[in-house]
Amino acid sequence: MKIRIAHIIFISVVFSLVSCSKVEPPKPVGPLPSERQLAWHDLQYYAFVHFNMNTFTNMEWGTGGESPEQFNPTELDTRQWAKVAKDAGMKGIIITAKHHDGFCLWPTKTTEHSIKNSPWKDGKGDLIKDLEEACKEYGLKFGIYLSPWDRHDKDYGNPEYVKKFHEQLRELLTNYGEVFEVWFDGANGGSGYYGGANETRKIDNKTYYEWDKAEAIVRELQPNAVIFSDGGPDIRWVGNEEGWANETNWSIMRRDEIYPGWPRYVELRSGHEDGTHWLPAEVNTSIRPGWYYHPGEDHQVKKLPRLIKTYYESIGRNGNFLLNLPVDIRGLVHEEDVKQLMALKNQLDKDFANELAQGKTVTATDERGSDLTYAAKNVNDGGPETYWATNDSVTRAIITIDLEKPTEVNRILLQEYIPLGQRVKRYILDAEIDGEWKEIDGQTTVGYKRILRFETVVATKIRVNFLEAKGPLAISNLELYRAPNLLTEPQAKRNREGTVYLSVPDKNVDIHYTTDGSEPTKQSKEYEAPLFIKEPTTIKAISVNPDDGEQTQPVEYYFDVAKKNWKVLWTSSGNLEDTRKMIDEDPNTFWATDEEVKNPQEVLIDLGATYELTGFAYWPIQERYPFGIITNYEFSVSTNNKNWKSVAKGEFGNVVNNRIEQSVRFDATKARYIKLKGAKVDGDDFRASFAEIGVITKGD
Ligand code: FUL
Repeated sequence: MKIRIAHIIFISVVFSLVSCSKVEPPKPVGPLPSERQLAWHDLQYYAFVHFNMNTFTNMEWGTGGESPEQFNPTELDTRQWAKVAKDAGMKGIIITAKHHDGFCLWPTKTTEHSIKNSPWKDGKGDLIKDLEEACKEYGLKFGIYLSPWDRHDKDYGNPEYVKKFHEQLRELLTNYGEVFEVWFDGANGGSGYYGGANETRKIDNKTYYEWDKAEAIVRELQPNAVIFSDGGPDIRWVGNEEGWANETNWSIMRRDEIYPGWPRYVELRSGHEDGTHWLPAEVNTSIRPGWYYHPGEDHQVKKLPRLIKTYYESIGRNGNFLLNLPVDIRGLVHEEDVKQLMALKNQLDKDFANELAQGKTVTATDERGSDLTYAAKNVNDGGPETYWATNDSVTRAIITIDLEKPTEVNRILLQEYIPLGQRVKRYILDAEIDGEWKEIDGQTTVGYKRILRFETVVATKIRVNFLEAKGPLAISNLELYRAPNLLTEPQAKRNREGTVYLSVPDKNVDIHYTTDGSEPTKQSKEYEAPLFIKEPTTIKAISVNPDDGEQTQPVEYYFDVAKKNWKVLWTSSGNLEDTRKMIDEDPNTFWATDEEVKNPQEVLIDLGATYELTGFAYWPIQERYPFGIITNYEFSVSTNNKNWKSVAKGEFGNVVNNRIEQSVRFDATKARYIKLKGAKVDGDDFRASFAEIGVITKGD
């Protein structure tokens, strides 16, 4: 009996020793994120709002010589901005409190160049306060953009200005509640108004602003706020404004090498594998070509295919996504921007609707100390705090999800446990299809979040084969999805020869179309190869998702006679070589006459055959900084290039603000030669630009 009791005591002592011997977590690897950086990572998606003096002067970079009188929104409603951001699934808003032109959206004590001298609310308004309150109401974080460069201030370039800049920072961080991010722009120095001096001033980016003091102010007043600039100290720029990070994206960098305006900015796209500081990337881009609102860009709001691509190339590549909404002259987020934002939200909701790994058995080739704390099953338990880790010496391991039955998959989402650093350097994704393993993708970094998109596979198992890491693995999350096909309306494009291409971004989506004017249905002809269209034709088309039969609204494209035999015979000035660009069926290319010409400019085109014309079309230039847009036209025709008849004269109403195709009808007339004259153009001289010229040959 004694022996038995002793035995039991022995066993229970051993047992309790074993269960107490908690296995240590893996040692941290490299630089680690701070608490404020960790909180920032979780935000993922938030809005930039560029709204300031430039909105009213139709500029991107105001000179600083503007008058506060010019700032005059008619329907300003920051609650609308907040509602839009919230509905779109964003977590906060960062506002351009002061841009390079120096106009302040709050009644600052540091300058008279602010809203207190504007007509808005009779100078009694405080836009920053309004927005802070709207953000609070909608449960959004609130952030501040404060341009260091100030083209208005007379003291810019001297220490006096830096004092003001620091004071502005103090005001913004004292009077407007909790601020989550402070955004310092890298654009610095150059020409400006500077109190009327109108000159160029250069400063030393590294020293002029006394960044150590600016940082101390932020830390003192808003200890939880992250500071953004080209090189941090907390958050880095991603090295482009188009909205993407590199596939390899380290959240660490050799930070001390970087400063605002750093010329090696391309390195910001991938980070440094041997980084010395945690410095994750924020991907900032605008929903329109410009950061500020320009009525002429209403038709250039980025659409769903572009926005979803940006999402996967920012958040899906270990970055946060800062999407700019250029609030318009009324003071509202424009309807078209709202529409596209919501389209993105809907698509994301669909893409991530149904997580397939949840509840499934997970196994790994190695588990740290065989301790449940680090078990493979932690990757699909829904908790970011738990993670799967390998033993100290193990930097290569495979984790497998058993889907139990053949399952369609086309997305994997991976997350590292970043409180212990970023480790993964290389991995392969495999799927078990019909009993055989097949490689689907091979990638490098993971970081806070990595989402891979791949062609839908029907897999019974999915595994990630980690091949290289900086230390033992620490993976907190693995999710699988079957995103539906991206259903968007078909686009049509024709070349000079008359070949028409219909397309959709997702090749799994079908296109059905008609050319006889009837409404397209799923029974209409399916688009399989380019069409050849020489004669005036209307194509009506729909996209159909073959998986569920869902279809888009029909879209309509009209093509008149093909331009194959067209030739520009003469232009009043300019280089004849490039004239093809105005008859190449691509409105994104253009041709322009010489600059500073004194007379109305015109071009003469031979259509190669005689047609009965009933109208013509003009596409204005689509460049970011347009010039030479014809506002008043004269259109003439001839059958022999000798006797000319003017058939239409008039104005393209609102063409500068809305740079879409302009078409003009006239009484049917026979012609082989046409002339388009820019009787008036938008500009100081008669320089005219032409993105595309077309004719209309059919009735109505
Ligand atoms: C740039 C600025 O110069 C642009 O105007 C804009 O504010 C963008 C977000 O950053 O550097």
